[in-house]
Amino acid sequence: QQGDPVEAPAFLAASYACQRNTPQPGHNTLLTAALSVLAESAELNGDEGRGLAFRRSEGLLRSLDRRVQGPAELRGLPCLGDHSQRVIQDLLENGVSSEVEETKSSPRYRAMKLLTGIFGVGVKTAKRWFTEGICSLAQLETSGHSLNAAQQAGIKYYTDLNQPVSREEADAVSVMVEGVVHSVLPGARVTLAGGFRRGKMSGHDVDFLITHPDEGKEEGLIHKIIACLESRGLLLYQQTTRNTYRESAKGAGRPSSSMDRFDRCFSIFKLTNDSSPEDTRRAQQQDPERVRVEADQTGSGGRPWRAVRVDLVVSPISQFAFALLGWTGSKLFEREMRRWAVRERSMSLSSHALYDRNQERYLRASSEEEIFAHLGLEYVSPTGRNA
Ligand code: TTP
Ligand code: MN
Ligand code: MN
Ligand code: MN
Repeated sequence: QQGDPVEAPAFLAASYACQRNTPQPGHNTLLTAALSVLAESAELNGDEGRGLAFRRSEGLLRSLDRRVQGPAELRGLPCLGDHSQRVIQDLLENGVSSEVEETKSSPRYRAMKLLTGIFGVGVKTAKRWFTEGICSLAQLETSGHSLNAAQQAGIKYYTDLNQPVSREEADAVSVMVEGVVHSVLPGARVTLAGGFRRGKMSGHDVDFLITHPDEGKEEGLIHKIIACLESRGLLLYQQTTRNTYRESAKGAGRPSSSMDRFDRCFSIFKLTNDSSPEDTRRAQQQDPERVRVEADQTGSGGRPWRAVRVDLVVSPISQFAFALLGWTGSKLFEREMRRWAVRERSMSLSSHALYDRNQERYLRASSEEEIFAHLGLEYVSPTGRNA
């Protein structure tokens, strides 16, 4: 290949993210970081369609197996809309995109990022506050708005929760969770899901999927786990939602129902530092986009512990493969897999089941590999799902 005088052929890329292997961070980080800002900005404006278009472009570029050098190499690639192409061209020619720079420094983007960075605050709430002129935590606190329990915890631990969770911290949380789960139900299985299962080196939280090999043994487990965590003083906040899922004749998880119905717990753990100051500093350096807090809140200063967001999900073993696939992400990868299922196979995929609309029946699976096979997709390992 060296010295080949012929221009390199265009990249070959499939149009659905679930047909591609997408490692982290990929070979085009300048481009993907920029598109991610535009996607986030659209999402923060409540413009889902526009956000999705930028996410698809971002995912495609992350999947390419080498660095894009010039606009000519983009010819024939799917997922790149006109807007994304203009931004990419700008970046390739000038090293920066004025649109991205303007977005990043715009008061709206900064305020929305800061406000949605509060645990328990979604886009709608943040938008309402921003419209009232609230742009900082200090302004929020003097505004007189009453905050719910989640938001209060979000403010209290703002600094900690906006500091990325490192791999070491995720491993420390795993040890805590496994200890508690095994003490309340021997034989139960704990699996790390989310970004850390995809091989990411840092994340905004730690996600766990819990099951037991005997169907039914997992019933009520979430409450026992929470009670045990609380008795050991490991929880700073928790909100448990109980819900059962039953297969219905209508077909599992319509594409619209992205919320699943497992017993789950959004929580904030109290993670004691054993080896932490260094880990924390390293993790901090990994996310340059991180929102900085102007006023140091109940900071990590001097405390021998820190707050970490943890999601716990309990699944019956019969749905485990679907739950694991659904909770491993990335969000775009999941979304694309569901879109593939409906459009290319007339199937509905959810975190609970796979329904074949032509055969009018559910397709069983006891591993992720089987789900990909049912869908006629080549298997993509978790580390390749970083679309
Ligand atoms: P997240 O924890 O939000 O994202 P992540 O782990 O990929 O990245 P981060 O480092 O920011 O934490 O979600 C993990 C997966 O869980 C994601 O693929 C979608 C899934 N999920 C659901 O299935 N239902 C839900 O209600 C939520 C919030 C997530
Ligand atoms: Mn996560
Ligand atoms: Mn996230
Ligand atoms: Mn999560």
